[in-house]
Amino acid sequence: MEQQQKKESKQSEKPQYIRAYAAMVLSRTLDKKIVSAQRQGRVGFYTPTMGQEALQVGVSMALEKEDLVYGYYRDVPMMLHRGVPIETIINQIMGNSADTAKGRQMPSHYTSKALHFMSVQSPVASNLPLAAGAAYALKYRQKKNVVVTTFGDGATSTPDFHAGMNLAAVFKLPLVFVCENNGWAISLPVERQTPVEISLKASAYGMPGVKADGMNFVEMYKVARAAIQDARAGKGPTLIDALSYRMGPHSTSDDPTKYRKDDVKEGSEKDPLVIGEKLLISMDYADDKLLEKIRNEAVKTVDERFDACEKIPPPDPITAFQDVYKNMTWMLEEEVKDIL
Ligand SMILES: Cc1ncc(C[n+]2csc(CCOP(=O)(O)OP(=O)(O)O)c2C)c(N)n1
Ligand SMILES: [Mg+2]
Repeated sequence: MEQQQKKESKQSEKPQYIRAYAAMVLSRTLDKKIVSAQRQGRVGFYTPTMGQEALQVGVSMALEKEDLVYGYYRDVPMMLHRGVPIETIINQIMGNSADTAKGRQMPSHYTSKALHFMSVQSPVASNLPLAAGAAYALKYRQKKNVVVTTFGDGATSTPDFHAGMNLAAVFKLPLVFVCENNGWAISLPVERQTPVEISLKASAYGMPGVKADGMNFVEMYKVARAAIQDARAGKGPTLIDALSYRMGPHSTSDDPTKYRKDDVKEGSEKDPLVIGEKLLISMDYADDKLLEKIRNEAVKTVDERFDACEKIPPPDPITAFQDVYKNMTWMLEEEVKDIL
């Protein structure tokens, strides 16, 4: 009986784990494609996400479809795992006419209304108080959904971190704080940003703070699942300190060789994708052939979709004047006449 149950749980877990790995691979492949396209002058700017795939996918695995994410500029793996079409990301980076925001946002400032991924904002940690507000609304309306908000280690040194954490704790909100602790805030290492371990900051607000190995998607899934279950059950917020590493530059405008050695090399034992592959093989969920097939499919998908998105024309200039007022003001009308 027990063995039967174990077998059944393995059967349901296997596709979920394979899907998680596939999302990590797709994100990594896209990351490299965009960085190389930026170097060729085909893309203006991008914030790579290499090294943070496992932690994000682990969190996403624990979420329900209707849950809300107040993420930040590095959350491509989470978006892809949640089912956001890859074109949504590429069109946003390119700011073309198919972009949801019509090219008005800086690249890497994604949004997906359909999959409840709120629009990314530039000011570090400004998503945290908004996430608390959304969680307050869910609680007030007695909904069973939760909010997850993600941010970097540097974000924990800002006033908005305090505002979000305090609000969530006081009102016992259904909110999980996920610190994507990649060790760096641009060129500043975490130990120079903040003198305590990030998980300890939770105790100042009277909420649990847990550390998780963010390079291991299965561990991350389990830690996130527990925190999300607590939030859904009305037990209040948790802070997760997801230890990872920013394997690439801060952005395509940054040169990390000026201030650090790259400690986690792609394809090395520390790479979260390599760790994920070993986990899948040890659980007997995948073999080298399947992993190879997933990698090849990712390359094909990324190449095809990237090329197709690149052919999409830029937004019509008139769109720069739209969507602010229902009816354009006379001043805007005059400006349109002058410019277009
Ligand atoms: C309030 C604010 N201050 C400074 C910046 C400039 N800035 C953009 S990203 C960044 C570093 C953030 O580091 P961290 O929170 O660790 O996230 P990571 O980029 O490492 O994922 C800084 C200082 C900003 N966007 N907003
Ligand atoms: Mg950081």
